[in-house]
Amino acid sequence: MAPPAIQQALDAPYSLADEEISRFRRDGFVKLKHVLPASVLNYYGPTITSEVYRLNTMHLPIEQRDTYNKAFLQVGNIWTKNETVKEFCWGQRLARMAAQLLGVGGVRMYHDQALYKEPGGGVTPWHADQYYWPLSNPNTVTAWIPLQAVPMEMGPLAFAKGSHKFEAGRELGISDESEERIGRSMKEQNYPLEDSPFDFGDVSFHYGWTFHRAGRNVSQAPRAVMTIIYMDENMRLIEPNTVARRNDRASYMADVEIGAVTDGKLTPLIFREP
Ligand SMILES: O=C(O)CCC(=O)C(=O)O
Repeated sequence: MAPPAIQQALDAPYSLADEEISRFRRDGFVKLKHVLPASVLNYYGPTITSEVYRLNTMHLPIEQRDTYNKAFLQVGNIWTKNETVKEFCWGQRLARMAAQLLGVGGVRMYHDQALYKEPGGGVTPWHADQYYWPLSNPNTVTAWIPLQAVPMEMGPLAFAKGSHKFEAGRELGISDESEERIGRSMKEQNYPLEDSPFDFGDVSFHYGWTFHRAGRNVSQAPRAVMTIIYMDENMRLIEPNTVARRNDRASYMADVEIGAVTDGKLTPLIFREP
């Protein structure tokens, strides 16, 4: 267990302005300052990093990988494998913010995912996450939590402002094709690109249907990022209609019936407004 001061900082409410909530709902994302103090990131970051390298199964040199695997090392559901990471993922500050942004009474964990863009790592192609998720409504949100500052040369997460309401391209998974086609349509539709660095302690939140991407990591250090994906407590599982969605169901919701509320063993309620 973390020392009490760390736990307190992880759980304490963040004062989210009404304007920030409205901006999230209008733009499909919001980038916020000073969300997690250095004490919290410095306490949990090294454990997350050592778990990423312990659990990582991608050992090919970058030049031999496909576009998806060049983008980052991806390790998911670490909260089920490490108690310290579980404590971080169950932090009440971020979970409460997720519920407030979505405007729901409570949120479940969908999963966590560490995304480490290695030095020399490629672009993260344009995509929308909910393509991968067999979920009944759009009330999903990813907290993107850098474990160090992310200057432009490391490939910060970039968003197409307002694109969560745009449907063309939602059928594309992360690929060269999604980078080309969604990138082109974001320009044609005049969705402004928000692509800017993250300071240490900044966290962004984006809807599952917001189109986003990230540039290459041309720095000498890994871009260490943890993400936590939250969903509406009343979310239901829909019939998975793609291989990707069948895989997600098998990984996270194998014990949930199609059509039922997603209250499985791996998708617990982690925050409810009292
Ligand atoms: O970290 C990245 O490069 C991509 C992140 C992403 O796609 C996400 O968190 O939904």
